[in-house]
Amino acid sequence: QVRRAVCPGSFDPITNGHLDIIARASRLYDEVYVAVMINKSKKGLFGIEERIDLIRQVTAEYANVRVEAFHGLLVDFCKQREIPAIVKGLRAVSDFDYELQMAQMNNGLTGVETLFVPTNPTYSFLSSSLVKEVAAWGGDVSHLVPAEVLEALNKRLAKG
Ligand code: COD
Repeated sequence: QVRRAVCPGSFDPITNGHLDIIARASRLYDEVYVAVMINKSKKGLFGIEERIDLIRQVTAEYANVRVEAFHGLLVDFCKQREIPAIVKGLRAVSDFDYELQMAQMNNGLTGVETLFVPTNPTYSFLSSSLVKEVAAWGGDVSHLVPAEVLEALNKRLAKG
């Protein structure tokens, strides 16, 4: 039996915090899906294809990680691929309320389990939105995102 898990998110763009969770999940499971969940009401800085492309580049070293986009419920993504576990990073107590709600809702819907991995403290303050805000104002985010993402951010923000 192949042990599968999914790391879901918006990944707009992927940060070192996300990458740390994905790398750790890839050591625990046979196959790890990174699911870029499409939210039509949230216009991102990067398009879905760009996000996928960046995630593929920065996870290339993990042979058991695959990246896909999905429009719909996370539980349906899991059901279609026979994935019994969702792996999420927990940054702080502030994440906990919402993450617990989603975990309980998802478990109630299909029985899928959610496993929480404590964030590497180096990245506990890190989010895609803060990275975008700091980068937009010219702040240095080179220690917070992979080099490929930094380059993509600089290109995108230079265009305005
Ligand atoms: N360190 C460690 N982990 C981190 C960090 C960090 N610095 N930052 C983020 N993470 C982890 C967290 O586990 C987070 O949940 C995940 O990465 C993704 O982060 P984001 O910011 O890219 O994504 P979110 O929070 O927008 O993702 C929310 C989902 C897309 C997972 C959620 O909305 C969802 O499942 N949507 C699909 C529709 C659905 O099923 N809805 C019903 C839910 S009950």
